[in-house]
Amino acid sequence: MAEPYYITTAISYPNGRPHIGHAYEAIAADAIARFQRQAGRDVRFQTGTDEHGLKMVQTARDLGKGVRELADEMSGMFKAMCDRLEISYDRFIRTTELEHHRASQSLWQAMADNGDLYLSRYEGWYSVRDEAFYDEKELTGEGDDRRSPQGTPVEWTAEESWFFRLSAYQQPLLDHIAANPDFIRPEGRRNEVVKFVEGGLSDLSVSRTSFDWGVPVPGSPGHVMYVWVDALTNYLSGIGYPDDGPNRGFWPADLHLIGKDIVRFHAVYWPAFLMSAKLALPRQVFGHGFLLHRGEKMSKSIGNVVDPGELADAFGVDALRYFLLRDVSFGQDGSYSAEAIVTRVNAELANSFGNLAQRTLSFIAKNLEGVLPTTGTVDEADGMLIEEVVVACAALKAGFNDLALSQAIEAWMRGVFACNQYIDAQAPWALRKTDPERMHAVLRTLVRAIRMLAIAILPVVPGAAGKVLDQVGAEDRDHAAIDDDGWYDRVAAEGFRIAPPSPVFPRLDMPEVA
Ligand code: ME8
Repeated sequence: MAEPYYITTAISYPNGRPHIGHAYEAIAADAIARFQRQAGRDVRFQTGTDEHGLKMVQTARDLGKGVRELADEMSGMFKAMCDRLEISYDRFIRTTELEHHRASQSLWQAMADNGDLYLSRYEGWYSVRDEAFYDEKELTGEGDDRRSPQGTPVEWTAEESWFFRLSAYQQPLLDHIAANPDFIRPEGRRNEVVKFVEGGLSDLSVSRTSFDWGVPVPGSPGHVMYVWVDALTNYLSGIGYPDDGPNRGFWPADLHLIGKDIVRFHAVYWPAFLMSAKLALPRQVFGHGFLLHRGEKMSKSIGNVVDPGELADAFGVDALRYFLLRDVSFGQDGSYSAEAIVTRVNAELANSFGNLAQRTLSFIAKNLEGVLPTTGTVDEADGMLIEEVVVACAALKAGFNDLALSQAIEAWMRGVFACNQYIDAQAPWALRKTDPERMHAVLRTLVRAIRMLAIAILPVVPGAAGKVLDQVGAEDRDHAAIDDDGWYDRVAAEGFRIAPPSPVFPRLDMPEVA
């Protein structure tokens, strides 16, 4: 049986349309999920929408809509975004699903059974935008202009509330973080969490009584769960908790991929809830950076919020995916603009990998009637190139395993450059007349190299790399196939012919959308 691998994104608030930050997270998680599938893991990949809470209630009211109507409409848009971007999720969860309510209530009950929930009164600050409670000492500003550390407005809240004994988990959390250095990544985020936990943890208000759009607290009429309690539980409800179904083997999750603004919820509250409910903790929480538009924060008032679907229409899904994963150092903030996308994609995909594949395959189609040559005069340069490509593919794998996605792709690119140097140095077009046997060996080497590089880059550009692999008749696409030295001779012996290829990585023009 393949080893399970469970990866999740955050579930998005469907109080507005999806933006490029949501697309970025989905694409990164998707590339990792595809990579792990290639590595032979039994992958479960979950994403979805986080539909309860005051923010949803207030947005619906402002729009003159019912909150369920808003949730249905916007959740559909998030799902459509995922489909448009070829996100290979196994489960798109909505927290308004009945199953999810049941799971949240079970988790609640488990925490209650452990003696960690008590009824009291909450008086303090709340940010609706962050759906978060803050201590007075965390706030900036004065009077009506008090703001959360995220810069969002806060309001004074006073109501009866259930509390979770978070204070009891200070030491267990610090111990867990110390014993599991990879639990919170990147390192800067881990340091922030440690500092926060060392500063002391107050018990957490985990129910609300002033509105009813949420999961009802079991046995406590008038209380709905604080939205983050049910939101975090999605990671369990999506695999069948509390029942012991076939998917429960995916717990604990291998990776919760989230943005840097919600690390505290995932690396403090969530593990504390799980410890209380006597469930295993996820292996890793990775807080990626924020995507900025030309270095500026995206905001509706600046008018620079771009629909990811429009970007995909303008540049192509593969180009957008490649740019985001290659250009942004994973874990850090990144910036995007039309110019940056076009420049990066043209330099690396169209002019380098695309051109390599196009030149080689159309040469074979044109000059050898598509037949893969099986003979040829081998030169030591051939073995050296294959070795460079093997090293590049291995470096891509190592980078992906370490979630150093941008470096992984950069290493892959070195393999592409090596091929382009080889093709220029060997000049098969000149050999056609002078030394056809040598030309055969060169083409053979190139087809083998192109196939390996295409398999390696599949998680990043699944559409285009898949087409290259179709063009050379490569069916097996997992990591084991990269190391399969006998592949070429087998497809050649089967009489596979290369049809005149159409370019799969088109050159981009500077488009109108910026
Ligand atoms: O936080 N760049 O939902 P959300 C990169 N419902 N990532 C960004 C981003 C940006 N500009 N803006 C947001 C929530 N994100 C909760 C999560 S999980 C149990 C509940 C990321 O719609 C953000 O960090 O505000 C988060 O990981 C995800 O998008 C959804 O954000």
